[in-house]
Amino acid sequence: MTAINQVTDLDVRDGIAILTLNSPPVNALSGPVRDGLHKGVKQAIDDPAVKAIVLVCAGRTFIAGADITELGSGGPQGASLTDVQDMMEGSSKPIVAAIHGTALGGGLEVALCCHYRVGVASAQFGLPEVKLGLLPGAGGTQRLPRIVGAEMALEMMGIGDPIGAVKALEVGLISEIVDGDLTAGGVAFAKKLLAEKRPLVRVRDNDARVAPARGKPEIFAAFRKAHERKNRGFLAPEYNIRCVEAAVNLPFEEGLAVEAKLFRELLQGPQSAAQRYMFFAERQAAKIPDVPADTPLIPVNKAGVIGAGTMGGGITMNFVNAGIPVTLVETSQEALDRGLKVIRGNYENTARKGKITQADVEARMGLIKPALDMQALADADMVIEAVYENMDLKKDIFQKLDAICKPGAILASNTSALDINAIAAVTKRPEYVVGTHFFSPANVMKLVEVVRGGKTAKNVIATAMAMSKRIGKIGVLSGVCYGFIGNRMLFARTTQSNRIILEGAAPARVDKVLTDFGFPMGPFAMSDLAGIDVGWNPKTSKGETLRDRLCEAGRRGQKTNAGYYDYKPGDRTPVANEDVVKMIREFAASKQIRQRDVSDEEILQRCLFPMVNEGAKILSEGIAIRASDIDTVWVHGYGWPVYRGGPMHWANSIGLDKIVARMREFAKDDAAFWTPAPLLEELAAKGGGFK
Ligand code: 3H9
Repeated sequence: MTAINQVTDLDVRDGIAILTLNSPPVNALSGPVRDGLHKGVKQAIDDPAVKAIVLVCAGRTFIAGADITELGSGGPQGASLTDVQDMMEGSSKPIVAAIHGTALGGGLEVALCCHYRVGVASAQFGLPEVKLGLLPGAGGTQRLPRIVGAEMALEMMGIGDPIGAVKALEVGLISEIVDGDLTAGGVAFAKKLLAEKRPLVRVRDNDARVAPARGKPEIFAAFRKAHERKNRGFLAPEYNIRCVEAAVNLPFEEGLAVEAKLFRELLQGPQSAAQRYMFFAERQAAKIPDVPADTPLIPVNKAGVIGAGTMGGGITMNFVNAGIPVTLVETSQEALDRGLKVIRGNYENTARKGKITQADVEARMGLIKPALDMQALADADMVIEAVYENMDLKKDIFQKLDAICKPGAILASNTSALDINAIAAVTKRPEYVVGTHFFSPANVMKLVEVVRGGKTAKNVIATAMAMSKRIGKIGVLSGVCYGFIGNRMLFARTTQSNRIILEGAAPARVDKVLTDFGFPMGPFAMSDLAGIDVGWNPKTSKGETLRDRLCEAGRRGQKTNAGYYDYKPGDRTPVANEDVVKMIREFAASKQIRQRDVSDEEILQRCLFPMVNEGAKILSEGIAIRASDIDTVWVHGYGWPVYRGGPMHWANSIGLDKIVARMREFAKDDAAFWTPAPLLEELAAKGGGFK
């Protein structure tokens, strides 16, 4: 065995050179990895004793892509990826990539320059660059379609999800699935190639796979149309599509030139910068400074959920999807049946789309144990309370849970705003009480705010964070305050959006400004969805607020087919209603609020700057550990457009000094609301940004 460099070894056995990369955690194509590949492949090619080369990776995965930290950070050090790939593709000796884990992005692009690929059954293959606001920039856009064809390349590049080994074998991306030891399998395959005198296959030469799509622009038009809504505002999906078009219509080298130009444009643009920032922000969120990564976790093999409503049902599905049985408790058989029916309906829908089988539906439903008595939670390792927001009710439930649940069981509340410490205080185990705030729909939205009470134990925090990951979510730690990170910032936005409509901009106009910014829906469509009457009391309502008036008029949101908008039964599309605009105007007049033309720019600033300001307060109070956690909350809990990187990243990109200056102008009318937070002022004065 020869060490080529600190991350690369070369071992020649029986005429086969085994080149092993070992650069944890994911063998990303950093300078040393590229250097090691370059020198190692060259040495193997130059060695007359070597007849074939097998490229394999140590650790958990094959190369998972370019080193994202290096992208956009000036010129990369060491051998260029193109040099490495040219040498591999042009090698006179066959090169076999032996793949385990994930061959992603630049990793798959390196494998595509090998003459053959084999992989273990669990291996995954993908070009996920689109998720980073990029496209594959190392020839992948031109080579992948030349193996899998245009349509599948569009799926793999335009959506970015990987495929498994069975599919990869079926479409010719790999030649064999290896059982047992991968290196041995790769070597055996290389020997077979030599024995059978198989040709050196260069993917770039395979025109036959792209030719069928030539002269068929409808393939691309259909793909664009199918993903139009999801891709609204994003540049990268369209650029990926154009690269596949180039692969189909242009000679290889010209296609590469298109790829290089579009890749550069994306790499240098703000969208990819924001998406790469979010990639690391999401991973950073899991790291809590005073809770070490090796903190022992509490085993969670059985969960309990209290409340089978929208939130409780969604939370139950998350656990069940991860194979964790759930005891689901309700107060009446009707409520339980209704909740189970909704869960089953959701699974049946997923099955209809072909994403799971009917057997999966039954298996998942089988993991749910319905119960009408909280006593059924006695042996649960973790219980999540998901009843409506009422402190007395929650205290009552926690007191009962404390008596019923076994010692060491975690008691979690899905409250979206209430004081976790007050809830914990009614139990004899406040160290086992934690907030786990899911976002609606809980089976879809990726965020969980893990709320740390004053007494919550570190292993409980570590377990709640790890559990979030296990059920496919991103956990972000929040301290205790009203509304935690996300809703507290939302309240600041709501205060302003409610004022703006009284000053003369219609709800539909405010919503449009925010959807144009990239949110899936604006504040008023969101209110209608959530229900305008949440927290409204018909007995005490006296038409003193706009909400009172809307609710009194029966306009309570989507559920009554009327709120800020009208809705046709069974259709969630908001339709603007002139009577509502009139109602708002009359209400404003009754409060002597002057009507004026509020510009789109002002609407955006007045909705979003208060969020940045509240975020600054949340940071200085230590409610959020870091600005990137706030961004993660907003991107994954509220649909802040990922290509703008969350409110704090967005604020940095605008310039905090500009935000503070504008807030001071607004403060002339309302100093109490618009006075900048001290941290925001301080950073703005220094010319800095949130870190
Ligand atoms: C690309 O290839 C561009 C080319 O086309 C063009 C070149 C010219 N770089 O996610 P995890 C870190 S773009 C640097 O927690 P998992 C990650 O930050 C790239 N670091 O593990 C984390 O660090 P830490 C295309 C990376 O098992 C640690 O590894 N490729 C990279 O849940 C573990 O990560 C992609 O987009 C990277 N490429 O999932 C793939 N990847 O421990 C991106 C990971 O300090 N990666 N890290 O927090 C992934 O999707 C997942 O990380 C993976 C593992 C599935 C591989």
